[in-house]
Amino acid sequence: MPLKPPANHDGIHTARVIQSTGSWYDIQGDDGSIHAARLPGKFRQTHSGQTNPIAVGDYVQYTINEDKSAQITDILERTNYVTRKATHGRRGQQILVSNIDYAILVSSIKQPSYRTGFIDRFLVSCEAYQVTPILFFNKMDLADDADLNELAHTSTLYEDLGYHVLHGSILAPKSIDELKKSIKDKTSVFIGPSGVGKTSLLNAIDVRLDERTAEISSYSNKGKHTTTFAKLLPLPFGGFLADTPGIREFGLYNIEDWEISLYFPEMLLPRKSCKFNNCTHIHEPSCGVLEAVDRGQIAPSRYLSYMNMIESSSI
Ligand SMILES: Nc1nc2c(ncn2[C@@H]2O[C@H](COP(=O)(O)OP(=O)(O)O)[C@@H](O)[C@H]2O)c(=O)[nH]1
Ligand SMILES: [Mg+2]
Ligand SMILES: [Zn+2]
Repeated sequence: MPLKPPANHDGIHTARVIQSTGSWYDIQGDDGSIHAARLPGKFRQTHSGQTNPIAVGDYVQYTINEDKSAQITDILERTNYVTRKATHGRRGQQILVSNIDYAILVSSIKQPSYRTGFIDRFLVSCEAYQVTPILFFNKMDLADDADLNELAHTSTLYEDLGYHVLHGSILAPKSIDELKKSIKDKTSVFIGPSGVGKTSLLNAIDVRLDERTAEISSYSNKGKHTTTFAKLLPLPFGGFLADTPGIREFGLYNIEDWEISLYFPEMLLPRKSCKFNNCTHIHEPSCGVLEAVDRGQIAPSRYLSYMNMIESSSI
């Protein structure tokens, strides 16, 4: 659920953090105005191992100082956020971006071909972060009959699990209309391996990338942390796209083996009939998940992805 900003009162306004340089934040007010804001020292204490007190995507309250600069007075509760491991030898996690409506995994039919293992890791991360995923299959123009058959099978698998699946091609502009409609007035983030067409998609959606590139390169001269911060780019038809430099996939850390099946929707019911509370559904006797696999109620490709996650102890 998107956070509903509270009404303004007593000179306090609500805004969204759209960019951060570490000490200054660019915030965009309800009325569209953009301010450079500082964060009072009392917010610099962070909780639960997070290295940044305010993240791009946060809703904040602010007041305007006499010198017209803005001061953040409060941070509203986040509906969700994605993190990455802190960089530069710091401990803990860095919040990349918060209050996200959709994480969109861009895959391509060919050049490169998609792998369901990659898709499944992405979906599990989305479940864990409580971010709604969208699967977008690009380069449909390259698909032959065999590819189309396989994609139909893949799409049905994920749609049956309740996920939103879209297909398209940069070469057929109409084919990305549905994606555009889905992200209108929302905050989304594109994820995906290199070469699948993310940059081409952003261009087709007409996101102002040139400005972004210029700003990122000027930041990198100022300090080594700044290039790792995300930024919210306004969409021409309303909404934001989170640009998270260097992030091709989400990561999950400190996750216990027995937790992983909580993020496979089709395992939620079967796991209730496992004999052991901390069943990993790999080798245990009287395992509801293994029985569901045997009955064909869990797709072999999904169970294989699950086993790989358990084996590598990471998602
Ligand atoms: N045939 C075809 N090629 C595409 C499509 N989308 C992107 N490409 C090409 O795939 C290559 C990689 O695209 P790019 O946007 O740079 O991918 P990114 O690494 O995910 O940002 C480029 O040569 C694009 O022209 C598509 O729908 N069909
Ligand atoms: Mg690119
Ligand atoms: Zn089990």
